[in-house]
Amino acid sequence: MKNNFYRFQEPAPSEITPQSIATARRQFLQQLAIGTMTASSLSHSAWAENTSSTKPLSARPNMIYTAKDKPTSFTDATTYNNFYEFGMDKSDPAVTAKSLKTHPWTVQIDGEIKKPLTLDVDSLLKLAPLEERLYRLRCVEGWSMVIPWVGFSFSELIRKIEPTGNAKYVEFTTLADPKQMPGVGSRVLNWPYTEGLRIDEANHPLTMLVMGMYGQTLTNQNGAPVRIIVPWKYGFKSAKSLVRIRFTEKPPITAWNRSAPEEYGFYANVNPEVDHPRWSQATERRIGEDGLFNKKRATMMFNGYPEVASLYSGMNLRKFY
Ligand SMILES: Nc1nc2c(c(=O)[nH]1)N[C@H]1C(S)=C(S)[C@@H](COP(=O)(O)O)O[C@H]1N2
Ligand SMILES: [Mo]
Repeated sequence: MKNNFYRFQEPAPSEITPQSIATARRQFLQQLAIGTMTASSLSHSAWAENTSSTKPLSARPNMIYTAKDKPTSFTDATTYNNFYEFGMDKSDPAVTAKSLKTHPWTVQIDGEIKKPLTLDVDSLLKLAPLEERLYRLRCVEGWSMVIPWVGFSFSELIRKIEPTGNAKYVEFTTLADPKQMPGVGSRVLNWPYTEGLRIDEANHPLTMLVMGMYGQTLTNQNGAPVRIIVPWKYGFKSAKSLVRIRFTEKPPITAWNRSAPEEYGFYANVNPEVDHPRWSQATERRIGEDGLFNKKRATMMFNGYPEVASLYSGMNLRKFY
């Protein structure tokens, strides 16, 4: 299978992930094998009934925010995923996320805003005109993809909900439902998966609230029905399947920073000059293009989005990694 090919080129999970992840992964596989995970989430009927079917979503191409790179194939983008709630292998989410129920779905928006509210996805879709933008996405593990996302600048939402003067950060919380998500039983992260941005990062027009990809609604494994995409940061900042957006005065605690603070900082800007403690970040492999015998390509500062540099002027990016 295609995924085995990629796995072959990459470091084994035990080399790139903390020990806790390797252990959790073993547990996950054991549970699958002895059948304690089958009852609701992984029953055959749930697998068969593919609730992950997508709907067309038309959007105006935004040429300013369209990378010149060749888009990753839909198949690669939907079968090579990181979504630990659905398992630790790249090929797990495509299978185990099929039965995630994404309708009805609401997102709670609260914290430092004038009027806290709860929005369903249909209202989110109507908040601003939909755009299609081809963005590079660079995973901290050293691979990248180029995906045509559908959504709009997160700043459109910020503008509509009117944060108070105390809103300095935004916290993103994603769904953690053990009944639907087999990986939530593992101790790899402290669930739910949370992420955060400084308010000026969240307001940068590149930061995107995403409801679709490849002209369709998001597939479950890519974060249906709504996620955030921050293209100049490592992929883990782009949280999937959001259930809450909270505006805060203090920096939010993020799931990866909590689990391994010396490896995953709050900022997580793509930076070829700052190595991960256990591997270099200077190069990357483009999924579907850079094969086993190709040289990896050079990783670009801010993932090739230099327009965000002014957000960090005067900051030591080694210290604030
Ligand atoms: N809720 C949630 N969001 C998540 C993750 C996750 O495990 N759970 N993984 C992150 C990581 S590490 C990456 S690289 C991207 C991958 O997004 P993609 O599968 O759509 O390419 O999603 C991010 N968002
Ligand atoms: Mo990632």
